[in-house]
Amino acid sequence: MDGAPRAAVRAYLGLGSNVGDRASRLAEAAAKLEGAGVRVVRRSRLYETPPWGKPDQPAFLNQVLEVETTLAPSALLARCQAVERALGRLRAERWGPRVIDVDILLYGDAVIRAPGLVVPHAELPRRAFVLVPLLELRPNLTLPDGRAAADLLEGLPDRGAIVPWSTGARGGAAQV
Ligand code: GSY
Repeated sequence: MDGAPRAAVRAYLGLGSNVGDRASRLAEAAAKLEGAGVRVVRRSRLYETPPWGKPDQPAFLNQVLEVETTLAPSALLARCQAVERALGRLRAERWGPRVIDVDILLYGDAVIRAPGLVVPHAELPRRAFVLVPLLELRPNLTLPDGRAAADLLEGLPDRGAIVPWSTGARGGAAQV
C-alpha cells in the first residue's frame, strides 16, 4: 500500500538536545519536520531536564510536538531521521550527548513492533522528560494498552526535576 493516500493521523514527536544552542536546534527541528505530509499542530513548552541514562553530561532541553501526518509510520521515521542528520546528529554513543534527537512517541493509537520502530516509544512509560511535556498537550492521555499517562508519571521519582525552561536573562519567562 506504499504510496496510497492515507487518512491524517495525530502523532506525537519527542525532541531533545543537550549540545550547543539547544533551543535553536529544537526550533529548527520543528521547522524541518514540516513539509509534505507533516504539519505541526501544537508544541509543548521547552523543559530543562537532567540527563537520563548517562548522568555525566549537560542538561537537555526537551519538547513534544503534536503533528498531523498522512505519512506512514516508516515514512515519518525517515523524516525524523533526515531532520536529525540535517542538524548534524551523529549516531554515536548510546545515551550520550546529542545535538538533536527526534523520536516518534505515539502514532494515533497504533501499536508497532518492527525492526527499528517501536510505537508507543518503548521508553515512554519510564521517561518523565517525555511524559511531562506530553501531558501538557494531552492531560487525559491514555496509551493504547489502557494505561493513563498521568498514572505512569506519578510513579516516576524524577518527575519533579522536569521544569519549564527559563533563560533567566530577562525576568525568566518560560519559553513557549
Ligand atoms: O532519546 C532521548 C535522548 N536522551 C535524553 C533526553 O532527550 N532528555 C534527557 N533528559 N535525557 C536523555 N537521555 C537521552 S539518551
